[in-house]
Amino acid sequence: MKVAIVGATGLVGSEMLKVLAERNFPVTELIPVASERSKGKEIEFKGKKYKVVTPNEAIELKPQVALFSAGGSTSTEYAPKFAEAGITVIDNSSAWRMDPTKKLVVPEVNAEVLTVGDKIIANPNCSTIQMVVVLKPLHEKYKIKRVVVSTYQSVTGTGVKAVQQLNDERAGKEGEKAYPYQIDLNVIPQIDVFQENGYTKEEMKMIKETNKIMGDDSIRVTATTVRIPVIGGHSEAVNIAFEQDFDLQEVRELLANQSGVIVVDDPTNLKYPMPKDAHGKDEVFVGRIRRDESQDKTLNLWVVADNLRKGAATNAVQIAEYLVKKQLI
Ligand code: A2P
Ligand code: 11C
Repeated sequence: MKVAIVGATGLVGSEMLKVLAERNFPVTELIPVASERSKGKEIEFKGKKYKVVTPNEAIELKPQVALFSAGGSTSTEYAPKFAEAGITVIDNSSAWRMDPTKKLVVPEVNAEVLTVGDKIIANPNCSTIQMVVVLKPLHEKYKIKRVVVSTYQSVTGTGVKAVQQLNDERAGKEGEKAYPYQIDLNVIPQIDVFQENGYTKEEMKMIKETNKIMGDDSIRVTATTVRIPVIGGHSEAVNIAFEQDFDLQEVRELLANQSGVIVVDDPTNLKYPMPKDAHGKDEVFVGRIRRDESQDKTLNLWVVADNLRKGAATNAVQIAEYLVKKQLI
Protein backbone atom coordinates (compact mmCIF):
# COMPACT_ATOMS: atom_id res chain seq x y z
CA MET A 1 0.00 0.00 0.00
CA LYS A 2 1.25 3.50 -0.91
CA VAL A 3 1.02 5.62 2.23
CA ALA A 4 1.43 9.41 2.51
CA ILE A 5 2.24 11.05 5.84
CA VAL A 6 1.26 14.71 5.67
CA GLY A 7 3.27 16.51 8.37
CA ALA A 8 6.03 13.87 8.29
CA THR A 9 8.60 16.31 9.74
CA GLY A 10 6.44 17.15 12.79
CA LEU A 11 6.16 15.53 16.22
CA VAL A 12 3.04 13.45 15.45
CA GLY A 13 4.15 12.73 11.87
CA SER A 14 7.45 11.24 13.02
CA GLU A 15 5.60 9.15 15.59
CA MET A 16 3.30 7.93 12.78
CA LEU A 17 6.37 6.71 10.88
CA LYS A 18 7.62 4.82 13.93
CA VAL A 19 4.20 3.25 14.59
CA LEU A 20 3.75 2.18 10.93
CA ALA A 21 7.15 0.47 11.03
CA GLU A 22 6.66 -1.14 14.46
CA ARG A 23 3.22 -2.52 13.61
CA ASN A 24 4.40 -3.72 10.20
CA PHE A 25 1.67 -1.85 8.33
CA PRO A 26 1.87 -3.07 4.70
CA VAL A 27 3.70 -0.01 3.29
CA THR A 28 5.06 -0.61 -0.23
CA GLU A 29 5.95 3.03 -0.77
CA LEU A 30 6.14 5.89 1.70
CA ILE A 31 5.37 9.45 0.66
CA PRO A 32 6.55 11.93 3.31
CA VAL A 33 4.75 15.26 2.91
CA ALA A 34 5.46 18.63 4.53
CA SER A 35 5.50 22.32 3.62
CA GLU A 36 7.53 23.91 0.80
CA ARG A 37 10.17 24.65 3.49
CA SER A 38 10.99 20.96 3.89
CA LYS A 39 10.75 19.91 0.22
CA GLY A 40 13.59 17.56 -0.74
CA LYS A 41 14.57 16.81 2.85
CA GLU A 42 15.21 13.09 3.42
CA ILE A 43 13.13 10.98 5.80
CA GLU A 44 14.18 7.48 6.75
CA PHE A 45 11.64 4.69 6.98
CA LYS A 46 12.58 1.04 7.55
CA GLY A 47 16.16 1.65 6.43
CA LYS A 48 15.19 3.43 3.18
CA LYS A 49 15.38 7.15 2.48
CA TYR A 50 12.41 9.05 1.01
CA LYS A 51 12.34 12.67 -0.17
CA VAL A 52 9.76 15.04 1.30
CA VAL A 53 7.23 16.36 -1.21
CA THR A 54 4.52 19.03 -1.03
CA PRO A 55 0.82 18.14 -0.68
CA ASN A 56 0.10 18.84 -4.37
CA GLU A 57 2.98 16.61 -5.46
CA ALA A 58 1.71 13.88 -3.13
CA ILE A 59 -1.73 13.88 -4.79
CA GLU A 60 -0.03 13.27 -8.16
CA LEU A 61 1.74 10.24 -6.65
CA LYS A 62 -1.70 8.70 -5.86
CA PRO A 63 -1.26 7.05 -2.46
CA GLN A 64 -4.17 4.86 -1.30
CA VAL A 65 -4.16 6.35 2.17
CA ALA A 66 -2.87 9.62 3.67
CA LEU A 67 -2.39 10.22 7.38
CA PHE A 68 -2.58 13.97 8.06
CA SER A 69 -1.05 15.75 11.03
CA ALA A 70 -0.02 19.13 9.68
CA GLY A 71 -2.49 21.41 11.48
CA GLY A 72 -6.08 22.40 10.86
CA SER A 73 -5.55 24.77 7.92
CA THR A 74 -3.53 22.20 5.93
CA SER A 75 -6.30 19.64 6.54
CA THR A 76 -9.07 22.06 5.64
CA GLU A 77 -7.35 22.91 2.37
CA TYR A 78 -5.92 19.56 1.29
CA ALA A 79 -8.01 16.74 2.78
CA PRO A 80 -10.87 17.36 0.27
CA LYS A 81 -8.36 17.49 -2.62
CA PHE A 82 -6.85 14.15 -1.56
CA ALA A 83 -10.33 12.66 -1.11
CA GLU A 84 -11.44 13.86 -4.56
CA ALA A 85 -8.41 12.07 -6.00
CA GLY A 86 -9.69 8.85 -4.38
CA ILE A 87 -7.20 8.89 -1.49
CA THR A 88 -8.57 7.93 1.94
CA VAL A 89 -7.57 10.60 4.47
CA ILE A 90 -7.20 9.91 8.19
CA ASP A 91 -6.94 13.37 9.70
CA ASN A 92 -5.45 14.12 13.09
CA SER A 93 -6.46 17.80 13.14
CA SER A 94 -9.67 19.19 14.58
CA ALA A 95 -10.81 20.44 11.15
CA TRP A 96 -13.38 17.70 10.39
CA ARG A 97 -14.15 16.14 13.76
CA MET A 98 -17.50 17.74 14.42
CA ASP A 99 -18.66 17.74 10.78
CA PRO A 100 -21.80 15.55 10.86
CA THR A 101 -20.84 14.01 7.50
CA LYS A 102 -17.47 12.78 8.87
CA LYS A 103 -16.79 9.86 11.20
CA LEU A 104 -14.79 10.44 14.39
CA VAL A 105 -13.18 7.15 15.29
CA VAL A 106 -11.43 5.36 18.13
CA PRO A 107 -11.22 1.77 16.84
CA GLU A 108 -11.81 0.08 20.24
CA VAL A 109 -14.95 2.19 20.71
CA ASN A 110 -16.73 2.74 17.39
CA ALA A 111 -14.80 1.29 14.41
CA GLU A 112 -18.06 -0.25 13.17
CA VAL A 113 -19.33 3.17 11.99
CA LEU A 114 -16.76 3.13 9.15
CA THR A 115 -17.91 2.38 5.61
CA VAL A 116 -16.27 2.26 2.19
CA GLY A 117 -17.72 5.71 1.46
CA ASP A 118 -15.71 7.44 4.21
CA LYS A 119 -12.93 9.30 2.43
CA ILE A 120 -12.07 11.76 5.21
CA ILE A 121 -11.99 10.12 8.64
CA ALA A 122 -11.27 12.19 11.72
CA ASN A 123 -8.87 11.14 14.49
CA PRO A 124 -10.00 12.61 17.83
CA ASN A 125 -8.14 14.86 20.23
CA CYS A 126 -5.56 13.02 22.36
CA SER A 127 -7.14 13.73 25.74
CA THR A 128 -10.53 12.53 24.44
CA ILE A 129 -9.15 9.28 22.97
CA GLN A 130 -7.57 7.99 26.16
CA MET A 131 -10.72 8.77 28.14
CA VAL A 132 -13.29 7.14 25.82
CA VAL A 133 -11.34 3.86 25.58
CA VAL A 134 -11.83 3.57 29.34
CA LEU A 135 -15.43 4.85 29.39
CA LYS A 136 -16.65 2.43 26.70
CA PRO A 137 -16.93 -0.87 28.69
CA LEU A 138 -18.24 0.97 31.75
CA HIS A 139 -20.96 2.74 29.75
CA GLU A 140 -22.07 -0.56 28.22
CA LYS A 141 -22.41 -2.17 31.63
CA TYR A 142 -23.62 0.61 33.96
CA LYS A 143 -24.71 3.50 31.64
CA ILE A 144 -22.80 6.71 32.31
CA LYS A 145 -24.81 9.75 33.39
CA ARG A 146 -22.01 12.27 33.91
CA VAL A 147 -18.24 12.59 33.63
CA VAL A 148 -16.08 15.20 35.42
CA VAL A 149 -12.53 15.19 34.07
CA SER A 150 -9.42 17.17 35.03
CA THR A 151 -6.35 16.77 32.87
CA TYR A 152 -2.59 17.08 33.40
CA GLN A 153 -1.26 17.39 29.85
CA SER A 154 2.21 16.92 28.42
CA VAL A 155 3.90 19.74 26.49
CA THR A 156 4.29 17.37 23.50
CA GLY A 157 0.59 18.06 22.81
CA THR A 158 1.55 21.56 21.68
CA GLY A 159 4.37 20.48 19.33
CA VAL A 160 8.12 20.87 18.90
CA LYS A 161 8.19 24.50 20.02
CA ALA A 162 6.75 23.70 23.44
CA VAL A 163 9.19 20.87 24.12
CA GLN A 164 11.94 23.33 23.20
CA GLN A 165 10.52 25.97 25.58
CA LEU A 166 10.54 23.49 28.49
CA ASN A 167 14.08 22.32 27.70
CA ASP A 168 15.32 25.94 27.31
CA GLU A 169 13.77 26.93 30.64
CA ARG A 170 15.35 23.90 32.35
CA ALA A 171 18.74 24.82 30.88
CA GLY A 172 18.31 28.49 31.89
CA LYS A 173 18.40 29.53 28.21
CA GLU A 174 16.34 32.23 26.48
CA GLY A 175 14.31 31.04 23.48
CA GLU A 176 11.01 31.10 21.60
CA LYS A 177 7.89 30.71 23.76
CA ALA A 178 5.03 28.37 22.86
CA TYR A 179 3.07 29.38 25.99
CA PRO A 180 2.21 32.81 27.39
CA TYR A 181 3.96 31.84 30.66
CA GLN A 182 6.91 29.83 31.90
CA ILE A 183 5.95 26.13 31.88
CA ASP A 184 8.85 24.68 33.87
CA LEU A 185 8.06 24.60 37.61
CA ASN A 186 4.57 25.79 36.72
CA VAL A 187 1.03 24.61 35.84
CA ILE A 188 -1.01 26.49 33.21
CA PRO A 189 -4.81 26.09 33.40
CA GLN A 190 -5.27 26.90 29.73
CA ILE A 191 -5.00 24.59 26.72
CA ASP A 192 -5.83 26.21 23.39
CA VAL A 193 -7.91 29.38 23.15
CA PHE A 194 -10.76 30.54 25.39
CA GLN A 195 -14.35 30.31 24.13
CA GLU A 196 -17.22 32.66 24.95
CA ASN A 197 -18.52 30.35 27.71
CA GLY A 198 -15.24 30.62 29.68
CA TYR A 199 -14.08 27.11 28.73
CA THR A 200 -11.04 26.50 26.52
CA LYS A 201 -11.29 24.90 23.10
CA GLU A 202 -9.54 21.78 24.50
CA GLU A 203 -12.21 21.47 27.19
CA MET A 204 -15.01 21.81 24.64
CA LYS A 205 -13.33 19.18 22.43
CA MET A 206 -13.37 16.71 25.33
CA ILE A 207 -17.08 17.36 25.84
CA LYS A 208 -18.34 17.29 22.22
CA GLU A 209 -16.00 14.60 20.89
CA THR A 210 -16.87 12.23 23.75
CA ASN A 211 -20.59 12.43 22.88
CA LYS A 212 -19.92 11.87 19.18
CA ILE A 213 -17.54 8.90 19.61
CA MET A 214 -19.69 7.22 22.27
CA GLY A 215 -22.72 7.82 20.03
CA ASP A 216 -24.67 9.08 23.05
CA ASP A 217 -25.49 12.74 23.60
CA SER A 218 -27.11 11.95 26.95
CA ILE A 219 -23.69 11.58 28.63
CA ARG A 220 -23.00 14.88 30.42
CA VAL A 221 -19.32 15.84 30.40
CA THR A 222 -17.45 18.71 32.03
CA ALA A 223 -13.69 19.29 31.80
CA THR A 224 -10.80 21.37 33.15
CA THR A 225 -7.71 20.94 30.99
CA VAL A 226 -4.29 21.88 32.33
CA ARG A 227 -0.75 21.95 30.93
CA ILE A 228 2.04 20.63 33.15
CA PRO A 229 5.83 20.48 32.65
CA VAL A 230 5.89 16.83 31.57
CA ILE A 231 6.86 15.10 28.31
CA GLY A 232 5.74 11.41 28.45
CA GLY A 233 1.97 11.67 28.15
CA HIS A 234 -1.33 13.07 29.36
CA SER A 235 -2.88 12.13 32.72
CA GLU A 236 -6.54 12.49 33.66
CA ALA A 237 -8.50 12.32 36.90
CA VAL A 238 -11.90 11.05 35.79
CA ASN A 239 -15.03 11.01 37.98
CA ILE A 240 -17.90 8.98 36.51
CA ALA A 241 -21.50 8.88 37.75
CA PHE A 242 -23.53 5.86 36.56
CA GLU A 243 -27.20 5.03 36.32
CA GLN A 244 -26.62 1.59 37.78
CA ASP A 245 -24.46 0.67 40.73
CA PHE A 246 -21.23 -1.25 40.14
CA ASP A 247 -19.01 -3.72 41.88
CA LEU A 248 -15.40 -2.52 42.09
CA GLN A 249 -13.94 -5.94 41.32
CA GLU A 250 -16.17 -6.18 38.25
CA VAL A 251 -15.05 -2.68 37.14
CA ARG A 252 -11.44 -3.87 37.36
CA GLU A 253 -12.27 -6.93 35.26
CA LEU A 254 -14.15 -4.91 32.64
CA LEU A 255 -11.20 -2.55 32.30
CA ALA A 256 -8.65 -5.37 32.25
CA ASN A 257 -10.63 -7.06 29.45
CA GLN A 258 -10.96 -3.88 27.38
CA SER A 259 -8.74 -3.98 24.33
CA GLY A 260 -6.06 -1.26 24.44
CA VAL A 261 -6.29 -0.80 28.23
CA ILE A 262 -3.81 -1.95 30.89
CA VAL A 263 -4.83 -1.79 34.55
CA VAL A 264 -2.01 -0.67 36.88
CA ASP A 265 -3.69 -0.50 40.27
CA ASP A 266 -1.85 -1.84 43.29
CA PRO A 267 -1.76 0.86 45.97
CA THR A 268 -0.17 -1.45 48.53
CA ASN A 269 2.91 -1.64 46.33
CA LEU A 270 2.61 2.00 45.18
CA LYS A 271 1.70 0.97 41.63
CA TYR A 272 -0.32 3.40 39.53
CA PRO A 273 0.03 4.78 35.98
CA MET A 274 2.48 7.63 35.36
CA PRO A 275 3.44 9.45 32.13
CA LYS A 276 7.08 8.42 32.61
CA ASP A 277 5.99 4.78 32.21
CA ALA A 278 3.38 5.36 29.47
CA HIS A 279 5.91 7.17 27.25
CA GLY A 280 6.42 5.31 23.95
CA LYS A 281 3.60 2.83 24.69
CA ASP A 282 0.45 2.30 22.60
CA GLU A 283 -1.93 1.40 25.46
CA VAL A 284 -4.04 3.45 27.84
CA PHE A 285 -3.14 2.84 31.50
CA VAL A 286 -5.72 3.05 34.27
CA GLY A 287 -5.35 2.94 38.03
CA ARG A 288 -6.43 4.51 41.35
CA ILE A 289 -9.74 2.70 40.77
CA ARG A 290 -11.99 3.59 43.70
CA ARG A 291 -15.48 4.61 44.71
CA ASP A 292 -16.35 8.28 45.02
CA GLU A 293 -17.54 8.03 48.62
CA SER A 294 -19.26 11.42 48.43
CA GLN A 295 -21.91 10.19 46.02
CA ASP A 296 -23.71 6.92 45.14
CA LYS A 297 -22.91 4.93 41.96
CA THR A 298 -19.86 7.09 41.24
CA LEU A 299 -16.32 6.02 40.39
CA ASN A 300 -12.89 7.72 40.42
CA LEU A 301 -10.14 6.71 37.99
CA TRP A 302 -6.67 7.89 36.96
CA VAL A 303 -5.99 7.47 33.23
CA VAL A 304 -2.61 7.94 31.52
CA ALA A 305 -1.48 7.52 27.88
CA ASP A 306 1.25 8.74 25.56
CA ASN A 307 -0.60 11.53 23.75
CA LEU A 308 1.57 11.23 20.63
CA ARG A 309 0.90 7.46 20.47
CA LYS A 310 -2.65 6.31 21.36
CA GLY A 311 -3.66 9.99 21.49
CA ALA A 312 -2.58 10.58 17.87
CA ALA A 313 -0.28 8.37 15.75
CA THR A 314 -1.27 4.92 17.02
CA ASN A 315 -4.99 5.66 16.82
CA ALA A 316 -4.62 6.91 13.22
CA VAL A 317 -2.64 3.82 12.21
CA GLN A 318 -5.20 1.56 13.94
CA ILE A 319 -7.95 3.21 11.85
CA ALA A 320 -5.90 2.45 8.71
CA GLU A 321 -5.38 -1.14 9.88
CA TYR A 322 -9.14 -1.54 10.36
CA LEU A 323 -9.86 -0.16 6.87
CA VAL A 324 -7.40 -2.65 5.38
CA LYS A 325 -8.77 -5.57 7.42
CA LYS A 326 -12.36 -4.80 6.42
CA GLN A 327 -11.35 -4.05 2.81
CA LEU A 328 -12.67 -0.49 3.07
CA ILE A 329 -9.69 0.88 1.10
P1 A2P B 1 7.34 21.68 7.97
O1 A2P B 1 8.33 20.94 8.82
O2 A2P B 1 7.75 21.75 6.55
O3 A2P B 1 6.93 23.01 8.55
P2 A2P B 1 4.39 20.12 14.53
O4 A2P B 1 2.94 20.12 14.86
O5 A2P B 1 5.15 19.09 15.27
O6 A2P B 1 5.00 21.48 14.65
O7 A2P B 1 4.47 19.70 12.93
C1 A2P B 1 3.69 20.27 11.92
C2 A2P B 1 3.87 19.51 10.62
O8 A2P B 1 2.98 20.05 9.64
C3 A2P B 1 5.27 19.62 10.03
O9 A2P B 1 5.60 18.42 9.40
C4 A2P B 1 5.08 20.74 9.00
O10 A2P B 1 6.01 20.75 7.93
C5 A2P B 1 3.71 20.40 8.46
N1 A2P B 1 3.11 21.54 7.76
C6 A2P B 1 2.88 22.77 8.23
N2 A2P B 1 2.31 23.55 7.27
C7 A2P B 1 2.17 22.79 6.17
C8 A2P B 1 1.64 22.99 4.83
N3 A2P B 1 1.14 24.16 4.47
N4 A2P B 1 1.68 21.96 3.98
C9 A2P B 1 2.18 20.75 4.35
N5 A2P B 1 2.69 20.49 5.57
C10 A2P B 1 2.68 21.48 6.48
C1 11C C 1 -2.80 19.34 23.49
N1 11C C 1 -4.77 18.03 22.95
O1 11C C 1 -2.40 18.50 24.29
C2 11C C 1 -3.86 19.04 22.47
C3 11C C 1 -3.15 18.68 21.20
O2 11C C 1 -7.09 18.75 18.57
O3 11C C 1 -5.59 17.30 18.03
C4 11C C 1 -4.00 18.08 20.12
C5 11C C 1 -4.95 19.05 19.51
C6 11C C 1 -5.94 18.32 18.64
O4 11C C 1 -2.34 20.48 23.44
